[in-house]
Amino acid sequence: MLPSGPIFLLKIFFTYLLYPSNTLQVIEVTFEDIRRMRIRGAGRIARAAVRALEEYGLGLDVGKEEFFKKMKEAGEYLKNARPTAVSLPNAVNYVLVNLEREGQNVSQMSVLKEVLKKYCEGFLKRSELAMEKIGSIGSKRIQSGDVILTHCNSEAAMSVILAAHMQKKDIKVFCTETRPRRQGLLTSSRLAKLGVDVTLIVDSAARYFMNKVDSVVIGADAISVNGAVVNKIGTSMLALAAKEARSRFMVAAESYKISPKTFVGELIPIEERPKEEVVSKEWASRNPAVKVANPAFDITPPEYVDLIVTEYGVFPPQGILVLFKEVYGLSEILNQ
Ligand code: RI2
Repeated sequence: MLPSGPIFLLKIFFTYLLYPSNTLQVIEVTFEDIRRMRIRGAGRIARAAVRALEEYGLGLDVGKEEFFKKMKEAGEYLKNARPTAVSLPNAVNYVLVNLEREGQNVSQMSVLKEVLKKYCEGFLKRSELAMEKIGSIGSKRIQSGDVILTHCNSEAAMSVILAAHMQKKDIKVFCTETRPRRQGLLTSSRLAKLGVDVTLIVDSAARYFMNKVDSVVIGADAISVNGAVVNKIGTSMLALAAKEARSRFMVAAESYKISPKTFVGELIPIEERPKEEVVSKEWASRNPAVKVANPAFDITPPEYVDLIVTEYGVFPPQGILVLFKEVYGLSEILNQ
C-alpha cells in the first residue's frame, strides 16, 4: 500500500528512528513527492529517482549482496511512484543494470559505491546534455515570425522554444492552461520572465487559435515503438486540431522516453489521478451520483505527429524504431 497523509508522516518519522544513519527516507520522500506531483515532468521525475538512488546507495552500510538487494528493492519501489512516464523505470534500470554488470567483479564496497556514483552522475549529465541538444536541434525548425502553441509544462518543449528565443527569433507562444493541474501557468510564467511573448489560453480555446499557429511543440511521457506519443491529457485533441489546421506537430523528448516494453507488445498504462484534482471534496459529496474520471495522459497516434526531436536528431514517428534499436539493442529488449 502506498504511503499517504498522516500515515506517511508517521512512516517517515519511524524510518528516521529506525535508520538514523541510513538514508531509506530519501527513497520514501522521493516516492511520495513524485506520486503527489510535488516533483513532476517526465524528465524531472527520472532525475529525482536517480538522485535518490545515489544518496540511498552511498549511505548504505552493508555488504555487497545486501547492497545489490537493497538497491534493487529501492529501485523497484521508486518505479511504482507513477505508472505512465517511462523515463522513470528507464532511468532506474539504467543505474541498476549497469551497477550490477560492472559491480559483479568488485569486492570493495567503496569501489562499488564509486560505480553507483558514476552511473547516477552519468545519467544526470546525459539528461542535461540531451535537453541542450534537443533545444538546439528543435529550434532549427522554428522560424522568426512563428507562432507556437505548447501544452502542459515540458522541459524539452521549453528547451526548443527558449533556444529559438535566445537565437533572437521573433516568436509568439500560446500556452494552454492544462486542466486540471494548470501546469500551463508554470510554463507561461517562466517564458514571460525570460522575455518571450506569451499568451495563456484555456484548453478549450486551442482550436480557436490553431489557425494562427505554425507549430505545436509538446513533450512526451512515453513514446511507443510505433511512434505513438503519450503525453498530458489533451495532447491528442491538439494533434487533431493541428492536423486539420495544417500546423506542424512537433514532439520534443529525450531518448529515454522511448518505452522498451512496447517492443514486446505491452501497452503503456495511462495513469488515473484522484478526482479531487478535478472537483472539490465538498462538491463531490454534494453530487454523489456524478462520476469523475481524471486520466492524466492520452495517446497521439503516429499519423498526427510530424517529427520527434531527440538528442540524437529528428525522427519521423515511424522512424523511431531505428533510434529504439540504437539506444537499447534488440537483445536487451527481448531479455526484459
Ligand atoms: P518533460 C509531464 O507530465 C507532461 O505530460 C509533460 O508534457 C511531460 O511530463 C514531459 O515533460 P506530468 O508530470 O520531461 O506533469 O519534457 O504529469 O519535462
